[in-house]
Amino acid sequence: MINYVPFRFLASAVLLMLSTASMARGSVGVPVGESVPARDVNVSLSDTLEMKFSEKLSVKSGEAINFIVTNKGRIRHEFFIGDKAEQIKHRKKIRSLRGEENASAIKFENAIFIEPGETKTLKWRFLGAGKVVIFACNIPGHFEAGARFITVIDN
Ligand SMILES: [Cu+2]
Repeated sequence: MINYVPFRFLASAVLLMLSTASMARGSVGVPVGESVPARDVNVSLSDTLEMKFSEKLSVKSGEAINFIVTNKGRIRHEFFIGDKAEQIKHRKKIRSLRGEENASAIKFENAIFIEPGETKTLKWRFLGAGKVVIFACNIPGHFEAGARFITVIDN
Protein backbone atom coordinates (compact mmCIF):
# COMPACT_ATOMS: atom_id res chain seq x y z
CA MET A 1 0.00 0.00 0.00
CA ILE A 2 2.90 2.32 0.69
CA ASN A 3 3.87 2.06 -2.99
CA TYR A 4 0.39 2.84 -4.21
CA VAL A 5 0.73 6.57 -4.72
CA PRO A 6 4.20 6.50 -6.35
CA PHE A 7 3.01 3.74 -8.66
CA ARG A 8 -0.04 5.72 -9.68
CA PHE A 9 2.13 8.74 -10.26
CA LEU A 10 4.51 6.70 -12.40
CA ALA A 11 1.67 5.13 -14.35
CA SER A 12 0.12 8.50 -15.17
CA ALA A 13 3.51 9.93 -16.08
CA VAL A 14 4.01 7.07 -18.55
CA LEU A 15 0.50 7.57 -19.92
CA LEU A 16 1.17 11.28 -20.35
CA MET A 17 4.39 10.53 -22.23
CA LEU A 18 2.60 8.06 -24.49
CA SER A 19 -0.27 10.40 -25.27
CA THR A 20 2.10 13.30 -25.92
CA ALA A 21 4.13 11.14 -28.31
CA SER A 22 1.04 10.09 -30.27
CA MET A 23 -0.26 13.64 -30.58
CA ALA A 24 2.53 14.53 -33.02
CA ARG A 25 2.26 18.24 -32.44
CA GLY A 26 3.46 20.30 -35.36
CA SER A 27 5.02 23.71 -35.04
CA VAL A 28 1.76 25.46 -36.03
CA GLY A 29 -0.70 23.32 -34.10
CA VAL A 30 -2.01 19.86 -33.51
CA PRO A 31 -4.57 17.50 -35.09
CA VAL A 32 -7.67 17.11 -32.91
CA GLY A 33 -10.27 14.38 -32.52
CA GLU A 34 -13.79 14.27 -33.90
CA SER A 35 -15.41 15.29 -30.61
CA VAL A 36 -13.64 18.66 -30.53
CA PRO A 37 -15.95 21.54 -31.54
CA ALA A 38 -14.65 23.24 -34.67
CA ARG A 39 -15.60 25.62 -37.43
CA ASP A 40 -16.08 24.04 -40.86
CA VAL A 41 -14.10 25.38 -43.79
CA ASN A 42 -14.48 23.84 -47.25
CA VAL A 43 -11.42 23.49 -49.46
CA SER A 44 -11.31 22.41 -53.06
CA LEU A 45 -8.25 21.12 -54.87
CA SER A 46 -8.00 20.79 -58.62
CA ASP A 47 -5.58 19.84 -61.34
CA THR A 48 -5.01 23.52 -62.11
CA LEU A 49 -3.27 23.42 -58.72
CA GLU A 50 -5.40 26.10 -57.15
CA MET A 51 -6.32 25.68 -53.50
CA LYS A 52 -9.71 27.32 -52.97
CA PHE A 53 -11.17 28.00 -49.53
CA SER A 54 -14.87 28.65 -48.91
CA GLU A 55 -13.97 31.84 -47.06
CA LYS A 56 -11.15 34.34 -46.87
CA LEU A 57 -9.25 32.19 -44.41
CA SER A 58 -7.92 33.63 -41.20
CA VAL A 59 -7.00 31.50 -38.20
CA LYS A 60 -6.56 32.31 -34.53
CA SER A 61 -4.23 30.65 -32.05
CA GLY A 62 -6.23 28.07 -30.08
CA GLU A 63 -8.93 27.84 -32.72
CA ALA A 64 -9.91 24.46 -34.16
CA ILE A 65 -10.98 24.24 -37.79
CA ASN A 66 -12.47 21.26 -39.55
CA PHE A 67 -11.14 21.39 -43.12
CA ILE A 68 -13.45 19.54 -45.48
CA VAL A 69 -11.28 18.95 -48.52
CA THR A 70 -12.60 17.86 -51.92
CA ASN A 71 -10.48 16.81 -54.85
CA LYS A 72 -12.22 18.10 -57.97
CA GLY A 73 -9.40 16.99 -60.26
CA ARG A 74 -8.49 13.77 -62.00
CA ILE A 75 -5.26 13.11 -60.15
CA ARG A 76 -4.42 12.60 -56.49
CA HIS A 77 -3.82 15.66 -54.34
CA GLU A 78 -2.76 16.26 -50.78
CA PHE A 79 -3.64 18.75 -48.05
CA PHE A 80 -0.83 19.30 -45.59
CA ILE A 81 -0.62 21.85 -42.74
CA GLY A 82 2.77 22.96 -41.47
CA ASP A 83 5.37 25.69 -41.26
CA LYS A 84 8.01 26.23 -43.94
CA ALA A 85 10.51 23.76 -42.49
CA GLU A 86 7.86 21.07 -42.08
CA GLN A 87 6.68 21.59 -45.66
CA ILE A 88 10.23 21.20 -47.00
CA LYS A 89 10.85 18.08 -44.90
CA HIS A 90 7.52 16.56 -45.91
CA ARG A 91 8.11 17.33 -49.59
CA LYS A 92 11.46 15.52 -49.41
CA LYS A 93 9.77 12.57 -47.71
CA ILE A 94 7.09 12.34 -50.40
CA ARG A 95 9.72 12.52 -53.14
CA SER A 96 11.74 9.78 -51.49
CA LEU A 97 8.82 7.36 -51.57
CA ARG A 98 8.58 5.10 -54.57
CA GLY A 99 5.24 5.55 -56.24
CA GLU A 100 2.22 7.48 -55.07
CA GLU A 101 0.73 4.33 -53.54
CA ASN A 102 3.35 4.39 -50.82
CA ALA A 103 2.87 8.08 -50.16
CA SER A 104 -0.82 7.67 -49.43
CA ALA A 105 -0.32 4.46 -47.44
CA ILE A 106 1.79 6.26 -44.84
CA LYS A 107 -0.32 8.05 -42.28
CA PHE A 108 0.85 11.58 -41.63
CA GLU A 109 -0.82 13.32 -38.68
CA ASN A 110 -0.97 16.65 -40.47
CA ALA A 111 -1.72 15.48 -44.00
CA ILE A 112 -4.51 13.85 -45.94
CA PHE A 113 -4.28 12.38 -49.43
CA ILE A 114 -7.42 12.83 -51.48
CA GLU A 115 -8.24 10.73 -54.53
CA PRO A 116 -10.12 12.28 -57.49
CA GLY A 117 -13.75 12.91 -56.55
CA GLU A 118 -13.10 12.15 -52.90
CA THR A 119 -13.77 14.37 -49.85
CA LYS A 120 -11.79 13.99 -46.62
CA THR A 121 -11.50 16.03 -43.45
CA LEU A 122 -8.55 17.24 -41.40
CA LYS A 123 -9.40 18.78 -38.06
CA TRP A 124 -6.64 21.00 -36.76
CA ARG A 125 -6.11 23.29 -33.76
CA PHE A 126 -3.83 26.22 -34.61
CA LEU A 127 -1.26 27.17 -31.97
CA GLY A 128 1.29 29.95 -31.95
CA ALA A 129 0.22 33.52 -32.66
CA GLY A 130 2.43 35.18 -35.25
CA LYS A 131 3.61 31.94 -36.83
CA VAL A 132 3.43 31.48 -40.57
CA VAL A 133 1.27 28.53 -41.54
CA ILE A 134 1.34 26.95 -44.98
CA PHE A 135 -1.36 24.76 -46.49
CA ALA A 136 0.02 22.80 -49.42
CA CYS A 137 -0.18 19.85 -51.74
CA ASN A 138 3.21 18.20 -51.82
CA ILE A 139 2.62 15.70 -54.61
CA PRO A 140 5.85 16.27 -56.62
CA GLY A 141 5.61 19.49 -58.63
CA HIS A 142 2.28 20.68 -57.21
CA PHE A 143 3.57 23.00 -54.46
CA GLU A 144 5.97 24.61 -56.92
CA ALA A 145 3.12 25.13 -59.42
CA GLY A 146 1.03 27.02 -56.86
CA ALA A 147 -0.91 24.45 -54.81
CA ARG A 148 -0.42 26.33 -51.58
CA PHE A 149 -1.87 29.00 -49.32
CA ILE A 150 0.08 30.97 -46.73
CA THR A 151 -1.24 32.91 -43.75
CA VAL A 152 -0.19 34.03 -40.28
CA ILE A 153 -1.83 32.77 -37.06
CA ASP A 154 -3.66 35.61 -35.28
CA ASN A 155 -3.77 36.23 -31.54
CU1 LIG B 1 -1.73 18.37 -55.82
